[in-house]
Amino acid sequence: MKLTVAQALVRFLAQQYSERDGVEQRLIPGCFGIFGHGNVAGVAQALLENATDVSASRGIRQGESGIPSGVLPYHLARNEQGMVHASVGYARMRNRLQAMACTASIGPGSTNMVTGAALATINRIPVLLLPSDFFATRVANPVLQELEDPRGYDVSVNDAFRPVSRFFDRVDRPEQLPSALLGAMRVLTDPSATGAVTVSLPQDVQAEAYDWPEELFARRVWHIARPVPEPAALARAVSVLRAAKRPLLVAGGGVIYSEAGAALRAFAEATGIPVADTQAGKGAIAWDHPCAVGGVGSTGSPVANALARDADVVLGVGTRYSDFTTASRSAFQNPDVRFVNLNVASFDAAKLGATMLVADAREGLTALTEALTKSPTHPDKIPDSRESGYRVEPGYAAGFGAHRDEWTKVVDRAYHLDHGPLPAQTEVLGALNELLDPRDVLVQAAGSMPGDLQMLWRAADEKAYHVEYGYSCMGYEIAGALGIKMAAMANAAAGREPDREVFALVGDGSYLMMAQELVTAVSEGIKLNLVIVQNHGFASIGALSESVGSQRFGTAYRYRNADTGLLDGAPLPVDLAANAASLGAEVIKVRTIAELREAIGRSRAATKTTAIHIETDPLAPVPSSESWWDVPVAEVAALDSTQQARKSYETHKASQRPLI
Ligand SMILES: Cc1ncc(C[n+]2csc(CCOP(=O)(O)OP(=O)(O)O)c2C)c(N)n1
Ligand SMILES: [Mg+2]
Repeated sequence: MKLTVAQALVRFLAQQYSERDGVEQRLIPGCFGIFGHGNVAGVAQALLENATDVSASRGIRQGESGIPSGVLPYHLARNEQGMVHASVGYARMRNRLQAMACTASIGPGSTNMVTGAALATINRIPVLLLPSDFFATRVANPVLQELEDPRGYDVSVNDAFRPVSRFFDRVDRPEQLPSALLGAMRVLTDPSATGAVTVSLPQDVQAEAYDWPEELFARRVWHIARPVPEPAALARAVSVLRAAKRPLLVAGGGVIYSEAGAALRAFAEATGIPVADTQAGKGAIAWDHPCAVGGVGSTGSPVANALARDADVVLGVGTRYSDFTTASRSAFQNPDVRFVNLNVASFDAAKLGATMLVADAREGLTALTEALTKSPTHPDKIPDSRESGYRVEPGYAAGFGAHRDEWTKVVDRAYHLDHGPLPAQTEVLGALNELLDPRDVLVQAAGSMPGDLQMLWRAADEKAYHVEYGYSCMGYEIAGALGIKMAAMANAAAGREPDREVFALVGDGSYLMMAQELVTAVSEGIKLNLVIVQNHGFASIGALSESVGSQRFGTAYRYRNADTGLLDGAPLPVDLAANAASLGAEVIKVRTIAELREAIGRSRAATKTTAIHIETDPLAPVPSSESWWDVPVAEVAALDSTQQARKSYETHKASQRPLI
């Protein structure tokens, strides 16, 4: 079959499916893109043929990105970084069963995707990136936007994707395309290896024709594995857990991606082991489940952090143990603490010198529950009574139960602080938490909100809490929400579950970093809800700056002051509500929490993308997580504020455990 490389690519992608638990779906449901001279004649031409050629869709179900347009629906994004964020939102919402493709032009169009690639890889979320590259033939070099490295003519800006991709290949000859594509699909669908997958496409090669074997375009199903634990590894994990007097389970994102919520609850209920969660794992267990103790680590709940401090065995499930989860390795203070890590990736299972249980989270938890509830002396027999199985002592559960009740009251107070004259951010979170449907998806990524959310948000559904805190990338919120909503619409269209409202909580700094995908949402008729939290700068880094003795330097959005020479002049006349309206959103400006509550209802009921704008006090109080995060303070300084901060830093630093 004679097709260009780009036409073959599109035709191939439209025929890839993934399967898990017997359910199949298109692996690549759609393609985001921005065209330039690097891809307009190649991938764009192929996508046009795909969009207009009705025969191409014969025998293939329409695209699954929520909006049918050819077999590989094309979505025009506004910023290449934004389209990768949207793809990550989509794939995370689909529990990594699907990944969007992203096509970008040569040079800046492509390198704009590097940040998104890092975000995808760090969060272990699949996305297929198709940056364009300079001519493989090099006949007219240097072409517009080519790097020209004097050390070697094969070096391209796209080599910047290598360290942030889990798979990278460059197709310099048409013959290389089939193996590049098979390699790309393999990594996208391998839960232990997935992340950004990059196939770099020189602009001339995209347009080059080749005679392809028909079998390249045959329907292909990629089976997403659920590896079961090796019996010997399971026995080792069980023997550590059986000896535990003060165990704690840490549930990470892997629990959700594996759809292991029910298995997690069954494990917790059978053993009584308390369950703490991470940013990516929040919602794996409902906040009001008797075993749920909230977030663990730097921005966690004091309940989970008290348990972590004394735990003798920590069972990490699907977690990568970021510094926020381990409170920079200060969270676990028991000198004899041991770790058991259930993870599909041996890379993560091996962390903290753990007893490794390499397996799918659902399969691993099910096997652990079964093994722990069996009699240790008659392991082949499941006892009638749990007594001969493993269960935490009643006093342990009663202890964290009481602490949890106290904490619930603290959160209630933070939700209803009645702070003035401007409301507190915790009240905004409270109003949202109380008024959103438990299935509505809340999206956040950077600033002071991820911490407040991890500590205070009450999540009752596995997909309702979507905080990107692997890369914590300002600008993720709106773009990510776009992909999340597309996935929610696709889920509803396929009858997988009812549609969900998506609420992106956007700080003013994050909004100014990247709000462009609002235009994409408007043009595609995809309804988003935004809550723009205006506090005139960086509440987060301002507070951090103060804590490290840097006096909030350069963290407020203000005019330069002629007297001080610093950016501490009058507030800026920035109107983000007007900005959002100019990009096509319906805008509701509110001043009080009462007005906010009313606006949330209106926004939910609206059919068009709606932005609520509220101003908050960046200095309002927030409850303490009773934890720490390691941000080094200057060892020598002229400023007294820095010297004081250094003393406090050294005290905390002493609590850091030299765990492996
Ligand atoms: C792309 C990017 N640049 C810089 C940072 C570092 N950073 C973290 S939070 C933050 C400020 C965020 O401001 P805003 O969105 O207004 O949230 P607030 O802190 O006010 O809640 C900065 C600059 C980041 N996380 N991402
Ligand atoms: Mg701000």
